[in-house]
Amino acid sequence: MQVCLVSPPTVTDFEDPAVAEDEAIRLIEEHAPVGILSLAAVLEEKGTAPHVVDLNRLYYRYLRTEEHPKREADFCSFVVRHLEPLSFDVFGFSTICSSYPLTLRIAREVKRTHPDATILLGGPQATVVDVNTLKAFPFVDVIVRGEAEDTLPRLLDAVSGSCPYDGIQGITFRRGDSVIRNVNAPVIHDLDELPLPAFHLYPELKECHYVPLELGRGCPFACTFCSTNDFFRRNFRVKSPRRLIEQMRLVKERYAIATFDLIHDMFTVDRKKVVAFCEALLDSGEAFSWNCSARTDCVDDELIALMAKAGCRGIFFGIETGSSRMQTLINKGLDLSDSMRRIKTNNKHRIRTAVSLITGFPEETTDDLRDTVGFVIDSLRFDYAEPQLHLLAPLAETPIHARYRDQLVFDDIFSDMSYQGWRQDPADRSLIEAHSDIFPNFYAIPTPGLDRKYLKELREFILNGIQELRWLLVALHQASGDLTGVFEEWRGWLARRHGAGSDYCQDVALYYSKAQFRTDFLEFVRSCYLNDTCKARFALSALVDYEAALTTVKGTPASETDRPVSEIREGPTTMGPDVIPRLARGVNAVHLDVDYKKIIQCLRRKGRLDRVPERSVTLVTRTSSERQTEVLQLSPLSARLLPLCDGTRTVKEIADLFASAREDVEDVPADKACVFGLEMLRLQLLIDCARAFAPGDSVLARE
Ligand code: B12
Ligand code: SF4
Repeated sequence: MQVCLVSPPTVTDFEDPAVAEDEAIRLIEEHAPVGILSLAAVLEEKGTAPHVVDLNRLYYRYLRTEEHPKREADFCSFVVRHLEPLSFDVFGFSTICSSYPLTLRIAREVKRTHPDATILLGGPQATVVDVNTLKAFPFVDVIVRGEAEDTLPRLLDAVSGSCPYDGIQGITFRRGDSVIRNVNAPVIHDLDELPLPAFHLYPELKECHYVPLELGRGCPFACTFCSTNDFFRRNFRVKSPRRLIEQMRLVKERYAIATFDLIHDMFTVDRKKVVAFCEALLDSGEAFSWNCSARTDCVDDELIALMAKAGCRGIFFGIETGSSRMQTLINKGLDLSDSMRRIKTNNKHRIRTAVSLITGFPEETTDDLRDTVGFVIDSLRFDYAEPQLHLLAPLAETPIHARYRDQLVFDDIFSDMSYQGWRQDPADRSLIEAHSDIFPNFYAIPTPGLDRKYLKELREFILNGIQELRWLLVALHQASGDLTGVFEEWRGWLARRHGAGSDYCQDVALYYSKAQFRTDFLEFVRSCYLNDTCKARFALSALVDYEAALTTVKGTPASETDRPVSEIREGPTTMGPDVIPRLARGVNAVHLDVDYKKIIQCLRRKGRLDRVPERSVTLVTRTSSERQTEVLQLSPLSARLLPLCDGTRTVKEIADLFASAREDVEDVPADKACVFGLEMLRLQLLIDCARAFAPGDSVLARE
């Protein structure tokens, strides 16, 4: 039997093709399609070697295909053209809510081009909308519900005619005009029995930064918006430490990767199991790094310390809402002060922490929203916290969907929890409009207490603001007591500023993703906040000046900030008198009247911004190799020296200038202090050194 397994596409269709390409590469490198690779491994064990198609990888090829430089042709046709010459008895499509319409369109075309093939669907979305899907889409033959490692091989036997469909648990299938739903299959109790996913069928793995591996399945909690607890039947299971470490070792040996995304919706439910895993990792002597998911009430400081010691570098915390009232209503039940303490502990151990919040719950009020925004901003005080703010999408058959099924509205305000593209494909749209029960995640639950358009824009504002103006947002929140108030004022200012027809009014998401947002926002803060009534105005003003200087740096084309390497002649490695120091590539200096370091320290501890001392300081910014902007506050000596390193003076000339200005530093003679200071700047990679001009060099070259 020839089987083809197709992954669900999770790529985002960005407006800018270059961004879309970056995102596709990121997905390919970070998210090997573990679902179908797990099934492929099981089928291989049973003697059927399936063909694996990764639609994210195909999307990347689609972006790069010269035939579609502007991506006018549709991705669905591209996939179908790719699959057309391939001959299979079975096409099995994995599904996720965000791309379910596209998956179904592809499946329809595959059935048209391969009328004799059996079309199977599986994965989280098809599982929960099985009956409706089979009723609405006649080209789908069978849906496998839930975990499929046991079910799929049995189903393939049935497809080949060696047994009837009726006895196979966990499938929903069509017989004549009826749709038959067999009983659920039992969950797989011993996950140790499962083989390593068939990573050898995913050649990109060798380029991956990390490898996804399942730690286990099933979360016993029952949050109202969540679909995974039901999918794995709330049956909590974890692989044994022995098996996990064995699989991690196999990956390391075969692919030379020792960093893992350990998949489990709620790994830390059983503390003893987490401790056993961490201790086994420490005993193994392996230096693996890994990420996982946890609830803040299922970890404690001691456990986090142990996890960090055992290589944990990232934790996903689903906080969901910053309002205690909403915590109860959505059945999450976290103590929010406790949650913030866990974020702080993670920060202490340098564990990158995804702090995920959701807005747009039907019962949510402006007060609840304020609390959620407050939580997002408070978490920003920790460097290792990476807050996320999502707009609620009713995932099919979750308790919240079941309750509001009859009230869903199609308001074109899509949630990133369901749909992440910029433009919705018209063909997808007609499917969605025709089947609210199959695609409810594209619909909205009405929020009587909140305007969803406002929420969507607030999300863009906060997420782009965090990227662009992190500390300024924290400072504004602190100075005003409520960032949503600042947002409302800003929205009013923006509407007055940009009339109808402006970029802002045309496409809010696009506006916030562009540099114009940054420039406008700084102007807004200058005009509305830096007045006598604002107690924190010196600190805010310094932050605005700093961000404005950074805007200039960010807006400068790379060709201008990065001097060509060829221009820098092989420089000496120490500060001899004839060396000519100059600003290193990408380094920029910013002068402020308030101590920037102290502002940040004050914001971290929620101190009073009006007490930050006024003091003239120089900051330097530079772009690191990971394209992050680093900021350093210079010592007074470095601040005096840096402007002199303009590539026109030798060290000796700078020292002479220093000496003539009697610039002795703490009793150290000026010339010595100067050489020491320059050496420090060089070690900090803020300046580089060109060889002094030899007597034969042309004067023009020096100018
Ligand atoms: C890793 C992950 C991602 C990754 C990669 C996903 C991918 N497959 O490419 C990324 C980060 C990209 C991602 C994104 C999103 N995700 Co996600 N993600 C997960 C996560 C944590 C693990 C997936 C996984 O690998 N599981 C392990 C494998 C073994 O399980 P599996 O894929 O389900 O496969 C098994 C069965 O489903 C079945 N099966 C699967 N495919 C097939 C195919 C056939 C033919 C058959 C017969 C059987 C079958 O057999 C497999 C073995 O038992 C799951 C939660 C979870 N624990 O599963 C959420 C989950 C899949 N994600 C979810 C969501 C909502 C999203 C987003 C839409 C929203 C968001 N912001 O997170 C985005 C979508 C982005 C986009 N642009 O489309 C939901 C999906 C709900 C639904 N009804 O579809 C889940 C279930 C989590 C949740 N919150 O409820 N996600
Ligand atoms: S949101 Fe998290 S804790 Fe709640 S049910 Fe889902 S996986 Fe479990």
